[in-house]
Amino acid sequence: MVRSVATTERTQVAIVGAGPAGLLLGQLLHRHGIDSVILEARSREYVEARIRAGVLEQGTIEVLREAGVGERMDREGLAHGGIYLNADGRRHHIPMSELTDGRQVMIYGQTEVVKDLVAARVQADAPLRFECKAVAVSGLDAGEPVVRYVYEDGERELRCELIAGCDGSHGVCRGAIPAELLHTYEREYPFAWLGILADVAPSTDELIYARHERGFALHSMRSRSVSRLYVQVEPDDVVENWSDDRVWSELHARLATDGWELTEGPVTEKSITPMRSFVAEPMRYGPLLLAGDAAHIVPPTGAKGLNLAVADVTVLAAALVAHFRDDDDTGLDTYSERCLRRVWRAQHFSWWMTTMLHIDPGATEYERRLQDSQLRYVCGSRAAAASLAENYVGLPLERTADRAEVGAHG
Ligand code: RFL
Ligand code: PHB
Repeated sequence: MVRSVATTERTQVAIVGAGPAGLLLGQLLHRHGIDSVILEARSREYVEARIRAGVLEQGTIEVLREAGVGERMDREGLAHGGIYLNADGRRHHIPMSELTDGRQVMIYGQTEVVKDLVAARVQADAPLRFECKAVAVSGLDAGEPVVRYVYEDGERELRCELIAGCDGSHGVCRGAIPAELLHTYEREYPFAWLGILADVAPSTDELIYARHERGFALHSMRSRSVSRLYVQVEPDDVVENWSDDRVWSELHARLATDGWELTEGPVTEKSITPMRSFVAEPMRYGPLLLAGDAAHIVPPTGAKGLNLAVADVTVLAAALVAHFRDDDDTGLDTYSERCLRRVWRAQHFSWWMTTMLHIDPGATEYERRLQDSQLRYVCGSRAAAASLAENYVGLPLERTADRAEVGAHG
């Protein structure tokens, strides 16, 4: 039973959601002496174990280091300077570092990023409440923002100056923007990814993205002893249809190339992820600012979701610092527009990688030939490979000491 008596508390910034966006924002604000309370619907164990992204862009790596949470990432993460593209049995290397003046990505699981950020928050003794589900956001027009949430058996309220909606694609914050002002853009894909985590050393030094007539496959990894692999499946497929043997057999077929062997190992996790592109505009309504998956979703083929969340929060943290420290709202006023430039670049790249590498059962023969031509071009042209590489390692985040902006390219 939810009691109707509300317990009230105040803070400068209410952060809804303790995914990478909310936790990193809390950390950046704490380092600038700005108070925040983070509310998270799930338990700490759940949030720390949720298997998702694995590739950190160069800019994300730098932001995590600057935020004081990069130490374990630098020790345990795997720096990669390239990827492989498998096109119908032939393997091509894209030397990303060489094509981007030495930029790299880091293989370091989102679970680990989240654990490091939670540990930093606990260490700082700053408020982070698990199992606190926000149920409503109000007072946005009245200049008295309030987040109502349920904790244990009671409803409470958090009053604040600004609200950061970092509550992912199914949160409550986006819904607080009046429908007539919110524009959404979306695309669903006619396939999904089945992902496995396996206790076996990766069979490759760098990630392999494979297009095969049986469907897309990806060989990624989490460490020197844990592999992460994906296969394209039907959008409404269920894991019960996929025994470990069936998954390995598809991976062998789709990743195959002469003289290379895929090593199998015990499967420790198996799940299916739908593929969706989504953008909500604007990302700000008065004192409410959306960041990360709350505002946009990309299909995982470009490895951009977590990185976009980090980019939003970097811009947001700088805007909030200018607001609280210098009484300067230029950053907040331009927040949505600046983030959306980068968001749309990542949307295009993710859509492009996805359509180039997957088998669309409904594609016409004309579309298949265009797809073949595009993949051959990327594998054969240095200019085309450089464009892929520049987007994959991530366009630069432009930052001065404590003010952040998205790159002009975005
Ligand atoms: P999150 O991580 O979804 O966190 C939102 C948090 O808000 C909480 N929440 C609430 N809390 C309080 N009250 C409420 N009412 C709430 N409603 C929700 C949720 O419990 C949750 O803890 O969003 P955030 O922080 O914006 O982070 C985004 C990333 O998680 C996401 O974009 C990436 O995981 C996407 N992604 C990838 N991104 C990359 O950059 N590189 C990759 O290699 C990559 N691979 C992937 C991915 C996503 C995948 N899946 C499963 C969707 C691979 C996969 C398979
Ligand atoms: C992952 O390791 O989970 C991963 C890697 C690359 C992607 C998507 C997911 O593009």
